[in-house]
Amino acid sequence: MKTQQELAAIAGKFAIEGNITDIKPLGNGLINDTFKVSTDGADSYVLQRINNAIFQDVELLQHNIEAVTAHIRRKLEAAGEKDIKRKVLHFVPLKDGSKTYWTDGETFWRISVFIPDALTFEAVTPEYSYFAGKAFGNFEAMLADIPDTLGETIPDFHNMELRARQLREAVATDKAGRMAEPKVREMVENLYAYEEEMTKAERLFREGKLPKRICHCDTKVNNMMFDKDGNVLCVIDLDTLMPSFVFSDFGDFLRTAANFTAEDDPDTSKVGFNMEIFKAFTKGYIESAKVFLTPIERENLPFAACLFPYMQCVRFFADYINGDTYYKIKYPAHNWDRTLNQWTLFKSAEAKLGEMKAYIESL
Ligand code: GN1
Ligand code: MG
Repeated sequence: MKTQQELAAIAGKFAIEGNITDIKPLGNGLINDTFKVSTDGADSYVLQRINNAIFQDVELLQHNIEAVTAHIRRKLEAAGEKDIKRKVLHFVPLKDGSKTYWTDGETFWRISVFIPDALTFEAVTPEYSYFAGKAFGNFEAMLADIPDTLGETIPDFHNMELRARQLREAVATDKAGRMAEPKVREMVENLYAYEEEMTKAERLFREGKLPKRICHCDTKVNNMMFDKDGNVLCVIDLDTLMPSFVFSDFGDFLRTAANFTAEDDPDTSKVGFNMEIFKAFTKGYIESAKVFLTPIERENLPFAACLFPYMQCVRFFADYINGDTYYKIKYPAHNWDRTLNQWTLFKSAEAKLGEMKAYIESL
């Protein structure tokens, strides 16, 4: 852990304005370390240590983010948007203007302007979900004509075939000796039974039936900023921006927002898929994404709502079996509780597939 002085020294390498008055931890991210840097100037800032064990190509990562934020900024300007500062993230370059990240060769840091008077939520109402659906559809629509080529910051990030393979490897290696637990072996069987069905998108892609588009790929509900009246300001946490299936953004939002409880609630009796949130989000999403969605994409949105709890279950579970090396954990069984939670959510969503399909057809 860095001291306040060390953090201030790192923040000071960037072209920020004013003197730093305070630095404190911010948010609930599971990957990067995030701090709020207050100053006596007009702006506060967000300082982040990029987890470069996970994001190994920081140059590419920042290239993607700069390309996307610049593209959105141009669109907002062209549309006469007045509140650009709150509508798109702005990364501050180093004092010499060279890059938007600083590294000592081991750790990587970046800074963006803190969005003032904005709120994030761990849970949302149907009304907010509708706005979020519109916003994510809009976000993807805005990126449809980006001239830059974006790379995959985590190759095959949402590739279910890869995630399934990683689970099989974790099971075979059994690094932490957790395969001895009967509940673990039972979960392995549960997940394997759905592997064929859940890897459908990759097959459709190979058959040329499903496109990849620039997606956000981490549309957890807490990665969206709202103003105090519930309007969506902007989408944050842009590290996983990359070409993917639209299922990523649609599915991952619902995985978090449509769960009746948090993704790590150990009380699975509270877990379930909330159709009111599904309906509101889907309505908003389709309204703004209909300009580009193909029939195959649209008809598979309910599949996406099941795929993401399943994929996240596989990811948390593989990390549990591997001895908790990827996600931050707060207690030893944290990844197991997350696994069980996401499995329960997956089963609940699966039971509502018919209802989801009917709703989309009714729109
Ligand atoms: C991670 O960084 P954070 O907490 O927003 C993860 C997502 C998972 C999520 C589960 C790069 O997101 O893919 O869905 O945790 N990000 C990465 O909460 O793996
Ligand atoms: Mg986040």
